Amino acid sequence: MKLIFAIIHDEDAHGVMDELNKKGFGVTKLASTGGFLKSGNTTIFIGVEEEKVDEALSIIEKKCKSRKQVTTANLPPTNITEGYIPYPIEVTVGGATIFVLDVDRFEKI
Ligand code: 2BA
Repeated sequence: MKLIFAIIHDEDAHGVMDELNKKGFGVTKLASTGGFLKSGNTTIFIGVEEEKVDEALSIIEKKCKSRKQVTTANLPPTNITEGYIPYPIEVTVGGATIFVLDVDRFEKI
């Protein structure tokens, strides 16, 4: 058995969970925060038999879009400016960041 962790955009969460449930996958959703943008995203985890991993990943790929987001970075002070100077940078977020882990043991009691 495998455990899929997928970090996705909040706006894609409902669509991807609906589709996974429709195809018989069990899904749990966690509210998470990206370390770089410091803004909310969604982490879903799915326990799945090894032969179904590719099907789950293709659903995630189909339902999760990549997006451009703008954040602010800081230029360090120079000898003609005081303090850090903020400037905008654009990053591409997602579709999804995915980890697939081995599961040693799975039980429902
Ligand atoms: P964030 O950490 O908020 O990152 C959002 C986007 O900012 C990233 O999109 C990437 O395009 C950019 N970014 C991240 N770190 C950067 C850096 N040090 N310098 C320049 N740009 C940077 P994605 O790569 O699609 O990642 C989306 C979210 O997935 C991340 O949100 C984070 O929550 C998670 N993630 C990505 N890689 C991860 C990893 N190796 N381990 C754990 N979580 C990860």
